[in-house]
Amino acid sequence: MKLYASPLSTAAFKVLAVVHELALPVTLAPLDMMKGEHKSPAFLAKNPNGKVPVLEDDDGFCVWESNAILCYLAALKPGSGLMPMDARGVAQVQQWLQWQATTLAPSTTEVLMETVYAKMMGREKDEAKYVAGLEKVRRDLGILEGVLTQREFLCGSLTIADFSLVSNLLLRAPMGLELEAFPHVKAWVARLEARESVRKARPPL
Ligand SMILES: N[C@@H](CCC(=O)N[C@@H](CS)C(=O)NCC(=O)O)C(=O)O
Repeated sequence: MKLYASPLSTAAFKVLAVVHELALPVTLAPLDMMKGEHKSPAFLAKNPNGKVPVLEDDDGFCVWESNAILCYLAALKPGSGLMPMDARGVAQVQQWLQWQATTLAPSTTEVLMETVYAKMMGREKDEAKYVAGLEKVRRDLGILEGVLTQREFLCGSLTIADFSLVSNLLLRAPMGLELEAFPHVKAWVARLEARESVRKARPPL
C-alpha cells in the first residue's frame, strides 16, 4: 500500500501513526504541496479534492478522508482492537471521528492558520482570528477534559479515535496552546505521545 502525504499534514499524521501501530506494509509517497503536486491530474484521479492523505492499496483501490482511511486500516487488522466490533463501540468511535472532522479539526486549523501556516506563507498573524480560534479550541478541550476524567482513552480502551483526535494537538507548541488547564487531556496526550507509533509519525516541528 502507498500513503500520499505531506510532512506537516496533521491529517496524514494520524494515518501514519495507525500504520505504525498496526505494523502494516505501507510505503510513504510524500507530495511537495509548495509545487502543487497535490493538484496534478494524476493525483486528482486518486482524490478529486486534491488533498492529502490518500491511501492507495496494491490493486489501485484509493481511500481519502483520513478518518475513513483509519477505518479501512483497522478493518484490515480486525483483531487489533483499534475498532470495536459491537454496535455501541462502533457508534462511539464514529461519534469521535465525526466530532474530530466537524469540530476539533476546524478550530485547531484556525489557530494553525495564524501561526504555523502564516509563517510558512510569510505573512503576519491576524491576532483577532488567532484569539478567536484559541477560544474555540479551549471550548473543545473542555469537552475532552470532561470525558477523560472518567477514562484513559476516549472509548475506554485505545481505538483509532484517539489517534484521530490527538493529531490536532501535536503542533500545540508552535500553536501557542497550553494544556495546563486541562490535566486529563494533558495526561492522555502524554500517554499517546509515549507510544512508538506516534513518535515515529510526528510532524517535524
Ligand atoms: N478532512 C480531510 C482534510 C484533508 C486536508 O485538508 N488536507 C490538507 C493537508 S492537512 C491538504 O491537503 N490541503 C491542500 C488543499 O486544501 O489544497 C482529511 O481528514 O483527510
